[in-house]
Amino acid sequence: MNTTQHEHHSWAEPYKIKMVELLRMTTREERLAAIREAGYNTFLTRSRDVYIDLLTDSGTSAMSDRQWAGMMRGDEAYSGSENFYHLESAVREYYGYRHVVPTHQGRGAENLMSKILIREGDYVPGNMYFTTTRLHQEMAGGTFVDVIVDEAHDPQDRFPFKGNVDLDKLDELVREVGADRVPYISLEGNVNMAGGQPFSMANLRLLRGYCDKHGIPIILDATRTVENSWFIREREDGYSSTPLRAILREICDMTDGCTMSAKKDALVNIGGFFACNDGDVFLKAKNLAVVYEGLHTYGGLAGRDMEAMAQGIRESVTEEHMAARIGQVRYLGRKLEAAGVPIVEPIGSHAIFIDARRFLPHIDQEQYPAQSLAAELFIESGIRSMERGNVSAGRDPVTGRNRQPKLELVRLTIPRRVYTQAHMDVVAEAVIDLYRRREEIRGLKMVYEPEYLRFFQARFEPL
Ligand code: P71
Repeated sequence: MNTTQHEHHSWAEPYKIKMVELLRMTTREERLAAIREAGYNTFLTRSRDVYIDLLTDSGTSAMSDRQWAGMMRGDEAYSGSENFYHLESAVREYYGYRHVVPTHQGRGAENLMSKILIREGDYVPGNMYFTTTRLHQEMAGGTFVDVIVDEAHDPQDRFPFKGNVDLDKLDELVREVGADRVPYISLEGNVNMAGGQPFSMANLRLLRGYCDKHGIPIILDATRTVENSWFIREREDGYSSTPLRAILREICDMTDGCTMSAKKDALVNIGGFFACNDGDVFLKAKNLAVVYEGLHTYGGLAGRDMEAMAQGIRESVTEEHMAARIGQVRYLGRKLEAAGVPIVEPIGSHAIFIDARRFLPHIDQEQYPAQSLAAELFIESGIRSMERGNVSAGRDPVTGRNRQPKLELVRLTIPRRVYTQAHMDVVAEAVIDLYRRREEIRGLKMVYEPEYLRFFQARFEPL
């Protein structure tokens, strides 16, 4: 599998640049004023004040000329848009599910899936929570139960499949509450909150066997499952010469349906889908879509958005695209590793996760070390990152206390096809400079806390 023209070792962008967006540089004073204005929360900063934007890889990709050309062929009909059928056939071909309902983004699909499958008092096991996924499960009356392997909670553990499900943990739950209280297992490809860590095909096969025995469906969060497929090829016996697209199909074929935020793997700025094989579930999804998204052939999207998604799916499974994607993230990660900056190991697919506990051991977790580090990096360099720690984890609904997760991380998330290797060098330099003066960094106190998904809008002040 050649990913550059003449050899296998280095990655190169499998495209050339046709249009550029100019970046704006700021002074330290401007950035300090901006972060104060934003309550020390990078989610509340304005993009015009950002130099290199590593807040997220969600909806921030650069589309190809073919995707843009597809946008011009948007069939903006209220029902039965031609672009819907293109999307449906791309999902069927690459993901393999029979039925597809477009949604405005991933959480739209999560809302439908949770409402259809979960009953009040159910338990939903999953390989680590994701913020929006868990919230929809809870709002549908379920309780999320983490059944990921222990290795996933240790940022220094180099286990190659930290996204695996721990079948003993799953079995413990099923024995305790009964299989009829477990509507499905929520399985995420390349687990975001664990640092972009994959599950193995062997683990999924065991999980399928277990679920068949107990009559429990598997619902895939397919958001970064092409990236998961890449790691299976790289690390798992028997897959070294299997094409990415075949690995993706093998994964999906072992599951019963999926929710998808197409803003990641599928290279679009907006969009997602719900997919399943069961005809009854599909009927319910189509019907609920009308309430929450729009007619089932557009799901809150324009026809042109669905066309861009269909083309994005096709591009996302190409070998050369994923080689450059993973190669770029690894390039940044290795630079930080070499300078001794503590990051989550192994390096994941979509981001480098700085371990704020080890970066700032002098800051107590109740003073939000990762939030503080993200703010400092912005002040230092204009690089925008995201807290994934105590603020993101929220409060325990029973005790009302901060959840204090083991992982207290700052995510440097790399948009697809947007930044160059030189940008990665600049990012590495800024983080390393900050690491050298880490003792000067202080904690924060939360001064405003919204009720839902607090990390988006919470405000802080320096201690
Ligand atoms: C990311 C996002 C976007 C995000 C969402 C919530 C808080 C902060 C940032 C979104 C995901 C995701 C997975 C695995 C479902 C969604 C929701 N990720 N599953 O990483 O990573 O999709 O945003 O399209 O609704 O920055 P949606």
